[in-house]
Amino acid sequence: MVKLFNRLQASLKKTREGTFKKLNRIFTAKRKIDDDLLDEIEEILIAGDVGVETTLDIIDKLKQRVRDEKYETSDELECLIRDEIKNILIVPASQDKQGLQIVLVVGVNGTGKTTSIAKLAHKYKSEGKSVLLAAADTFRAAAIEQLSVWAERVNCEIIKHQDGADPSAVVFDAISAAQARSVDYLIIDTAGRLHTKSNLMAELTKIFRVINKRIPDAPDQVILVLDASTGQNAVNQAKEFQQVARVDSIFLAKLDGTAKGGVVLAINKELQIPVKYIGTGEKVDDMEEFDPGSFVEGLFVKE
Ligand SMILES: Nc1nc2c(ncn2[C@@H]2O[C@H](COP(=O)(O)OP(=O)(O)O)[C@@H](O)[C@H]2O)c(=O)[nH]1
Ligand SMILES: [Mg+2]
Repeated sequence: MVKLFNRLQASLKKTREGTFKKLNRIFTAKRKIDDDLLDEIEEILIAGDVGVETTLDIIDKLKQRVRDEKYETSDELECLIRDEIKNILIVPASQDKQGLQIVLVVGVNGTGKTTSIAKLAHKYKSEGKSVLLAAADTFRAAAIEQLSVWAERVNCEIIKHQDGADPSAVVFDAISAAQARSVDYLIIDTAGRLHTKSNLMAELTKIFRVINKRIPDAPDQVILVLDASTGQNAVNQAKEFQQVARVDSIFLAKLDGTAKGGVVLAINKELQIPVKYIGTGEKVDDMEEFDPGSFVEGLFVKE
């Protein structure tokens, strides 16, 4: 039978063939469940970027259920592990707000922020919504140029200033334009220089203040873009951003090129932030909304 994968499951190919293949082998071997076997599973999960804290939690729950529900052989563990993973994954909330939605996109440079913004713009447009982009990463001229190119390709408008301009001024103008033109989505690109954390903090705080002043409760969504291929480092980046700004959801870029898909679990468990979108390639439609059931299936499906 030919198995049909959706984009999310296809992008988990490397993860599935790395770490999770070893787990599948354990399940099919019908081994006796003992401490050695559980230690082995623990090692596999940690090596698979699931993160120490999250792995230990999964193993504890497994031990408890094996004891209470009297499981004996390793094939019985597959559905237990699937259950525990599903329990960790937070279901992203859906957005049904009417009127202008302001989406602020943050993340370290190079993670895939601008590309992910183009993907979101493309998605909203294909749903029949109007989109305006704000080039508030004014630190590098190339960043403004790159967003302009995407705006043209996706066929949406963009508000930009000269490079080096005050990002908050761009945001201010963009909100005015979004209101005047009654657009559905304003997506704001920001700079992400984490090595100068105090600057980043000051800049983001100022952007929040400018948005709040114009529209209380906005931004409607703060999306943090993380690069899946950086594994545990992505989790650490998210922790840094959480100290600076409100983060509502994660756009996990570059899931296609990495075996580190286990990081999704660490992000959910350690940060308590849902992964809402995943990036599955460099093109504008290479994205998918994250679905926990589909994700778990993608980790364990036997090809
Ligand atoms: N394979 C793959 N590459 C991606 C994805 N998202 C972004 N990229 C690439 O990552 C690089 C950096 O992206 P960019 O959007 O400029 O990152 P930014 O600095 O955070 O704005 C570019 O070469 C993108 O094509 C993805 O989901 N998959
Ligand atoms: Mg960028």
